[in-house]
Amino acid sequence: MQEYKEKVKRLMTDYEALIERPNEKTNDTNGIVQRYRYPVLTAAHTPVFWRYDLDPAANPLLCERMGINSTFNVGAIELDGSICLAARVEGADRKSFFAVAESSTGIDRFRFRNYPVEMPPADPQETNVYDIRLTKHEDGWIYGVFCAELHDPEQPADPSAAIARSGIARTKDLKDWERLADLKTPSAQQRNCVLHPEFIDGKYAFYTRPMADFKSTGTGEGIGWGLCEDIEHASITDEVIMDRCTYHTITEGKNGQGPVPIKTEEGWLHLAHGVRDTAAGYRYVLYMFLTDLNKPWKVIAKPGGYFMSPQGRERVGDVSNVVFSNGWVARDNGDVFIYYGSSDTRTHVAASSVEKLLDYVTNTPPDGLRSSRCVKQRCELIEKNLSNAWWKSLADVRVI
Ligand code: M1P
Repeated sequence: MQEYKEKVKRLMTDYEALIERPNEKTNDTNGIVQRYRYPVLTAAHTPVFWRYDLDPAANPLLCERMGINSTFNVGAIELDGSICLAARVEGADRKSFFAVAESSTGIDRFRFRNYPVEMPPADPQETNVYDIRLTKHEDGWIYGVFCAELHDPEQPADPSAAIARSGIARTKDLKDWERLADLKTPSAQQRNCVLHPEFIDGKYAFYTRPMADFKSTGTGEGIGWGLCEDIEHASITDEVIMDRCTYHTITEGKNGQGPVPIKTEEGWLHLAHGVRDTAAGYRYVLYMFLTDLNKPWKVIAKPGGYFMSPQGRERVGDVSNVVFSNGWVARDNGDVFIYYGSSDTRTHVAASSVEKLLDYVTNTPPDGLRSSRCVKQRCELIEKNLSNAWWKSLADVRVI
């Protein structure tokens, strides 16, 4: 028994050391965001008592009974002064579920609540739920909009044929959830749907991402937008594409809204992911755009390219070369914490501010769409810097 106790003590001590480890800024920054060295959530951040049966009689060999594979793609919200992440936790059995982890700093010491969320299914066949977006709506509820996936009943012989729907639930505390009817749209499948936090013409408004089938979005689509009257039976009849997938840009393959946009004086600030297909598979990057305050579907500024791509160890995981974000928090002091999953495995934080992000979005040149125009944009920047080269003497910079 003493040996057993020692082993359990070791598990608990290691766990506490991981949770309490202070995070630190990395040295490299592009000025727009500040990355942190350690992921804020990994599989090892899930409590030991979620994974092990700690009853010596039932588990005398202290084997892990229910493994956790990954914790990524978190919804995020600030609640009573604490930053809450609703993580996509994936068990060793490949099923995802949501679990809330809280921290007062937003950059480290995230600790999971004792129990994961028991999200009521909308359909008995619903098999997997993931990628929740949390919206503090002006109607007083916190909504969770997430992907709810089931096997395609029309294709019983193909075990990988799936249907992706957009599930909707609401809560006041992230603990007890009322499940509402899944979102209906003209599209066969939906992922990456997000509820806008304010009414538009007295209606609920959604960002959508229509898809032709489970994996591909179909030519020419992208981030959609639509209104609905009744959130308890949400149905969008008019779905317009507000930001299209575009050839030879970061959104050529897929284009999906990330978290709920942040309201700023200059417009709604959006974070989204763009996907391109490569010989090595999909590559996911994060980008931003700004939409009109009164017409949130109208894009008014869009920098060319991405502001975050998978770096270093982020590039490797269950689905490599992916950064994905469905959660960020803007604090009252203007700080912004961007939570992003890397390679469908773990969760990181990058810090910024509304001021910096607005500067980035409004002062970065738009995508030139042609190599010739893009090189012109760059030459203009070079010429400006070389014609007023005050910076040369700072580090004895040699310019040919
Ligand atoms: O594997 C990468 C991502 O793939 C899906 O996102 P999308 O529908 O935009 O392709 C989701 O499964 C997401 O969770 C995942 O990170």
